[in-house]
Amino acid sequence: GHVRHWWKEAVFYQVWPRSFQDTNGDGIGDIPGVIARLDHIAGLGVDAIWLSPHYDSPNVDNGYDVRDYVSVAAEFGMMADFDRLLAETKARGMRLIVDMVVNHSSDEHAWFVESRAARDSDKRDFYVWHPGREGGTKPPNDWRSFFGGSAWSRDATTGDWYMHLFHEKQPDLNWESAAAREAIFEAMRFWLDKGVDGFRLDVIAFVSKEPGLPDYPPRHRKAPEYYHADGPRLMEHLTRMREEVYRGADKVAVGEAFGVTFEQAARLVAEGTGPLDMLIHFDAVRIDRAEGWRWKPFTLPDLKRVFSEQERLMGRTAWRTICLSNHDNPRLVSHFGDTSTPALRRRSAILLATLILTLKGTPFVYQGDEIGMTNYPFARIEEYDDVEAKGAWTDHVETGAVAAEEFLENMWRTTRDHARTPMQWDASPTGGFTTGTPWFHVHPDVGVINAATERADEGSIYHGYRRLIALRKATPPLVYGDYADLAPDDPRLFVFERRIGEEACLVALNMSSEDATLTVPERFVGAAPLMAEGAEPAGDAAAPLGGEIMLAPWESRIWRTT
Ligand code: ISL
Ligand code: CA
Repeated sequence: GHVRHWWKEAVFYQVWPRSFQDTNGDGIGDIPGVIARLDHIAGLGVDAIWLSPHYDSPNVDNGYDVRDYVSVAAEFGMMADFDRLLAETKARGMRLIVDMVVNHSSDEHAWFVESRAARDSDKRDFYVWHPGREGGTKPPNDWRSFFGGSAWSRDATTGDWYMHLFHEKQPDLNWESAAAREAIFEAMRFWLDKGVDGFRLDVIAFVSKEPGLPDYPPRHRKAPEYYHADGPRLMEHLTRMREEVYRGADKVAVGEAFGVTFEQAARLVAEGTGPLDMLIHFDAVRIDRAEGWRWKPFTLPDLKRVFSEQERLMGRTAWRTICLSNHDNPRLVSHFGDTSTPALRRRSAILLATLILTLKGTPFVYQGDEIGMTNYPFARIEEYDDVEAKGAWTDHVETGAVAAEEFLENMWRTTRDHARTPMQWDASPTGGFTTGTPWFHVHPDVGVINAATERADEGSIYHGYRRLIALRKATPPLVYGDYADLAPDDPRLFVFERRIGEEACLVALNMSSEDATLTVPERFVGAAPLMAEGAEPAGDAAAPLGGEIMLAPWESRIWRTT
């Protein structure tokens, strides 16, 4: 059995504020815009909002380069707007968690300005400085930035090098310094004291750096995130954060688990003893990543194996999340569904909603997926905004290593920018996102794909999410039930059961464009239908389950043992 917590029973909705809703005509989403659209979010029946960074930032990495942790970015509004967002969110019975980016800060943060000023600055050890090799002419080791180039930059003032696992304007904070940790914890307490319900913790597994800063072990070169996420003092740092910041309150700590294995995760979120409550893993969402920006094909059994491995390695009690899309990955229905026709886009989007809302763990819905938004038709590198895309272009195309068209083909399949086009609220040219010039491209399919059209049509993706969220809340096996894949090798069907004792649900998803026949396990014959989406008008949608069932392309069904 599971210890009950609100965050285990919650469905989360992620807001990336820059592209959510603009209210002052500057083409940039803002906090009053989030407030204006709370009824859209609450209308889904979600329980909590994860707000991506809303702090003062130079926006080198769209807010994940924080210049002041206890502020609101001027382009997003005032602190009073944040207070109003929190109050209005709670008034609708929802909770709010904010994004804590404490592996690194912006290089424009006052701490770094002071730290870089002199070797004996009292903030010098807030960051990771090193004299470098070969008389300071070479960086300390071969670590790479995830945004291209070396993970080290030499600072002119003192000639020392500083570490940045991401952009050079995102220097890594030094968690070995007690003073730095206390300053970070102080910033976190500021938001908890305001009443937020917890944090999403950005690349939190990276905060313990390998002492001596050695070169990468050869086995970690292709995916260094697994090296950075396994530092020697990670558990100690996170345990101290839990004790000194959360202070026993029922506030949720959701760690972004980039580079964290399921074995490590079992310790980090162990019921009652782990320093974190949940982790957002990328094994499923990055199933088709050869490395970084490069795409590779995957099969449905590959995807299903991720969930079975997670069950095997994290065991029955370590809690988890279901995240198949966010601001760093392509659009859900383009990535895992079928957008070849409007009917298949709708049906596959509802199937994917069924998947994320019936798998085991806390589901995260990313803004726009509830209306089936799709990948943007980027054609040239100049159309991209993302620092990650541009860094990869510099590293691979400008060095001549990869041809531009090969790069663009792969980048189109993997870019974070797909998830950052403005939210499509109505059929007008800017989707009702802004009355001004939008900061980024609005998708050309806005006339067909938008919240107004979705809300007006009972059979829409939006109402599919709403019905599925309600169904999940009314069906305990879908929240706390065990998970078992019933057809792991089936190339087209994703079929699994969720079970608490005698009470079980069978979920059957045809994740292909051909008919697929399922042989029903004896224990489910006669089970009552709970949900049938995309079912052909076969009368059997309402009948008790027989021994075999044929699912049409992208048809999703749930049954429940009576
Ligand atoms: O592709 C990635 C790394 O190469 C992304 O998945 C992402 O950088 C990684 O998951 C870490 O993400 C978080 O930290 C980054 C920020 O750019 C992302 O937006 C954030 O989600 C640095 O703060
Ligand atoms: Ca604005």
